[in-house]
Amino acid sequence: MATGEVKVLGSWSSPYVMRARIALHIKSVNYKFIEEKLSEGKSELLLKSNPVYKKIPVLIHGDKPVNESLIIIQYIDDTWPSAPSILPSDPYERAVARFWAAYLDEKWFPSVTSVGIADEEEAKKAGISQMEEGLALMEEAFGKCSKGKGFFGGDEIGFLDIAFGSFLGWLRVTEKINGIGLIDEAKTPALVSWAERFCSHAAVKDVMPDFDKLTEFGKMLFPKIRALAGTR
Ligand SMILES: N[C@@H](CCC(=O)N[C@@H](CS)C(=O)NCC(=O)O)C(=O)O
Repeated sequence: MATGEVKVLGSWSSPYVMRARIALHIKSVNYKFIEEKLSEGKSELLLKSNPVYKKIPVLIHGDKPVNESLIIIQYIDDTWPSAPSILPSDPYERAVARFWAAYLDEKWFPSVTSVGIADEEEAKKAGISQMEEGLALMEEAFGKCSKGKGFFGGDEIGFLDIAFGSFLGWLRVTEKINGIGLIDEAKTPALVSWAERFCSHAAVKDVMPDFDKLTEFGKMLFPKIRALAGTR
């Protein structure tokens, strides 16, 4: 039974946290958002709720913590099964959506981070070209998954829309900081209109971070990560 208060431990700038919030919005679940100030240290509640990774987001349902954003989306879909569904109902389509979501997390987003923290032109160029290759794959995947409709999930936002769309803010920041265009009409026309639809969707627009604020945050964060990487 879906009883008990719902809380999300997160931070405004985290793409992974957005995923949990979008899924809750889609299901019209009320929840309390607890902002974790990671730069000031992790709260006791976070350390207790995610002792393995100590990362956000954490969804707390009643007294039960759920960790890892993609698992959280699936938990929300299972726990509040009324329409709209987030995962596709067809087993093959579910497998495909999970495949691309794992690809985005394990391969594609690390290339975005690598561009942000690169201190040499060569490394930056390599990261940008990996990002472009990934976007070409996602353009093709969009054609197959959407079947001519507006989202990867069809008529409505689904699992892969949430997994990919949550990275759009950081993608735009990377474009801006580096003076490049990656999702554009010439290279990825379907993703251009998908991104517009995704960002203006009622379940998304209030949690999509302000672009200028995120850009300033990125300019402050990337050098810090670069410095940390250099000390390892
Ligand atoms: N695989 C995790 C990634 C979560 C993640 O990297 N969260 C970051 C914030 S964007 C975090 O908590 N960082 C703190 C740390 O690494 O100690 C998920 O999908 O939930």
